[in-house]
Amino acid sequence: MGRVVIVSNRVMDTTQAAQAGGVAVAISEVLQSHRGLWFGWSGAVQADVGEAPTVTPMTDGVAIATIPLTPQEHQGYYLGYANSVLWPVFHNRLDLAQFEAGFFDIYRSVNARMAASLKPLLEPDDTIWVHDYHLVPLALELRAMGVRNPIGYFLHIPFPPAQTFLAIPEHKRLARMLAAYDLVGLQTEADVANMLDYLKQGVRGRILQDGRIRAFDRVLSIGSFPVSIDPKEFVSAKPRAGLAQGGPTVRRIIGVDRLDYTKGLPPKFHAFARFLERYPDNSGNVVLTQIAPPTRESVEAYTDIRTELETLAGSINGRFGELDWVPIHYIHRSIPRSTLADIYRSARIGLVTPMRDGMNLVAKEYVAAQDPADPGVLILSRFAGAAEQLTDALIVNPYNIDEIADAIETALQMDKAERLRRNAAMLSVIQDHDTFAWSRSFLGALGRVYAKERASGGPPSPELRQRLGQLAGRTGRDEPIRSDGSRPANLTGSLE
Ligand code: ADQ
Repeated sequence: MGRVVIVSNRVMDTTQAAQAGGVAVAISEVLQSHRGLWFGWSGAVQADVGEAPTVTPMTDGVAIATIPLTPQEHQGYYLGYANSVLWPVFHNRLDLAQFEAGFFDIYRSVNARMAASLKPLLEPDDTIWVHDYHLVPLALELRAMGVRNPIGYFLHIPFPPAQTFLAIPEHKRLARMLAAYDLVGLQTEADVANMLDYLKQGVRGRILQDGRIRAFDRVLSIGSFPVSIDPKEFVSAKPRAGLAQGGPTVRRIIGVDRLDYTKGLPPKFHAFARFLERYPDNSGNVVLTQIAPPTRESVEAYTDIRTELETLAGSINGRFGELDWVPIHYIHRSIPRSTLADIYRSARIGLVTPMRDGMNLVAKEYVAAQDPADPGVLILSRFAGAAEQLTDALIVNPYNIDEIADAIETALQMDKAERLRRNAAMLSVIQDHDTFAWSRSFLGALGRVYAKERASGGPPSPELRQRLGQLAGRTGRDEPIRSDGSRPANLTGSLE
């Protein structure tokens, strides 16, 4: 029986996945049930990197294979092209992109080195699943080395509008790299529409009658596969005693976001201040607890956010605070996941207002952690991918401070019947489309599109056909792939 090979920038110990949640849990389950291999960067940065990867067999039957990066590679590939070009551009922040720095060649060469290290570990009937913006070139490099296995790609961040993607000097080369995959998975239908739009405008891609796209010399499929959580992980959340300013009359608003410029933290603080200004009766009774762990502090664009946010929290607390009440309770570090679940449960409002976000798992975690008999209210940015599924949240424009301030008041005033209805509707979406459904639907779709490609270019080996049948069968659906050319092609299967 063939394996699933996961390739991502970083790998993790699959036996510890529960502590990381969401995507890590799904990937670990896939690897454990398919005798899998997880390949990526070890996290080490060293001058001498050698050729072969370090392969570590884990106790659950999974093998982890890693390579280190040189300081130059870390600078150009990770801090450079991935996090100072692709991350800002894909989140619509062209103003922050460092195009001129010449990072692209090293980005490509690190992917080539990763492909060369991975190739000797591959077996003929492996299915390869590559993750995220660090690794766009990987399939093209593997194809150039003769790898003919099915290769799927999932982008965890948004795909930007065509006009934004066209601004990347290397956009055509990136598109050619994407076309080397059999299936490209995106978070939302809006992302799929953006990518189709770009392929048509930027590289004269053509949508075929069956919904696949012909671009360059290849045919690829694109679909939306929204990432999710395991809601069972949050069922036992308990309201937490001992939270700062936790008196019986205090209602808590919770925010949990990496300290990233895409997460809309300064506008969130401004909106909370506007709420206190407009609705002064809440003075002393409402607290915003914002947990914002540090992230990518070596990337230039991140250096000022921490100071900006701390200054803002200080000035809002100074302006509105009382001797016995501090409005913003700000924590700049990581919190154990079980504690996080309890804090979600203790909060009357989950305030999730990124300026742009691929999905945003915090929104789903907040909903899943609520007391089903007396749930809180989710306020969600329309620019988080999660807004496509969680339509029963209070949806806000994160650029509109007044709208967020009013939504906080609406959420506080919302009667129990409406809170129950909204939470139940969102929970049911999350339960139906959990993290395991995400991985199953992606691998099922990859199996189907690969089998279709092989049918036109020669049949797969009997072992591979059997393997693909198993993967496809696990979705429980076998819908045809179609697109009328005006709507996004969507291969989500059970996630539609
Ligand atoms: P992120 O940008 O990291 O992920 P998100 O989806 O919200 O955003 O996931 C963050 C995860 O980290 C959540 O599971 C959350 O509980 C956890 N977390 C955050 N702060 C924490 C803290 N202080 N302590 C402990 N845990 C904390 C990227 C994309 C998203 C996409 C995911 C998955 O940017 O859009 O949803 O990948 O595809």
